[in-house]
Amino acid sequence: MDKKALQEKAALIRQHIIREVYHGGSGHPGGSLSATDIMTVLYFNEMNIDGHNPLDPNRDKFVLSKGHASPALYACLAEAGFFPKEDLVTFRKLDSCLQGHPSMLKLCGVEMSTGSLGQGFSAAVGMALANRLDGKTSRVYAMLGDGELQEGIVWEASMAASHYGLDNLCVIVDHNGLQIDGWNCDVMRVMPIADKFRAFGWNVLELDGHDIDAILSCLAEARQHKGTPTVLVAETHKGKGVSFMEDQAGWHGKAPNREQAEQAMAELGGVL
Ligand SMILES: Cc1ncc(C[n+]2csc(CCOP(=O)(O)OP(=O)(O)O)c2C)c(N)n1
Ligand SMILES: [Mg+2]
Repeated sequence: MDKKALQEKAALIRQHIIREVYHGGSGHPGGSLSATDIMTVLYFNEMNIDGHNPLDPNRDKFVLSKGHASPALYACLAEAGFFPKEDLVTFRKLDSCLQGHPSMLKLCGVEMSTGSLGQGFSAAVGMALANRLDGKTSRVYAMLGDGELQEGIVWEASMAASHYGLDNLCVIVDHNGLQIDGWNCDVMRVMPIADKFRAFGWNVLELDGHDIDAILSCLAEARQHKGTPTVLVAETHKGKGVSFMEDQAGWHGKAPNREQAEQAMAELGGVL
């Protein structure tokens, strides 16, 4: 897909996110909207995946380690043909495949059940190692929140990925500056993120996580890089695309009411 098509797809994904969370009556819009541009480029340009052949042994894999951003993941999977888009409104309903946090046992296309912060990243390291042992050239991608970096397991996984020189692994940190209760710098400082990963032996690329060109070129650079894993530290805005949600901790895990959802959809160029 070219840049314009990716921007249009990202707008569609954002509309789905608002619909899901509105109809679900709960969920996490803020961190879904900050991750949207990166996940759109991953799903519709970068990764070798096929919604009609979801178990292809040679597919690339994406692990949403910040599993609470499930509305973004479900929107991408639906748009990529893994399941019907009409099902998106069942988000967070009893017996739906679209649980609040992604379950690989309920939905084909979810590569790892996540929600307990930090664990998805470790699973992705294992997948990348397994690909290498199996002689596969497919790649593994994982997305982490910046608050998630406060989990100790993240740094154990970072150490292991570097030790094994997993250049088939690309991690993206959604650096929106906010976590559940406020700014990272007030809750538990995670900066300087890039220096920390560099100290762990990673190839580090810093970018604007809403700039499609920058995302495309950093992912291409990560693919070319050999010998160490790559992390993209992406500067983003929580709630990106919906004026009253942008940079607001209060929209971390709250559903909009009807009026708010209608305003959000209007700003995103859609209808509820
Ligand atoms: C181990 C664990 N502790 C706490 C939580 C509750 N929780 C869910 S989201 C969140 C904040 C995460 O912040 P961040 O990683 O920055 O996510 P984003 O800003 O991208 O939404 C917390 C504490 C959890 N899911 N897992
Ligand atoms: Mg955050």
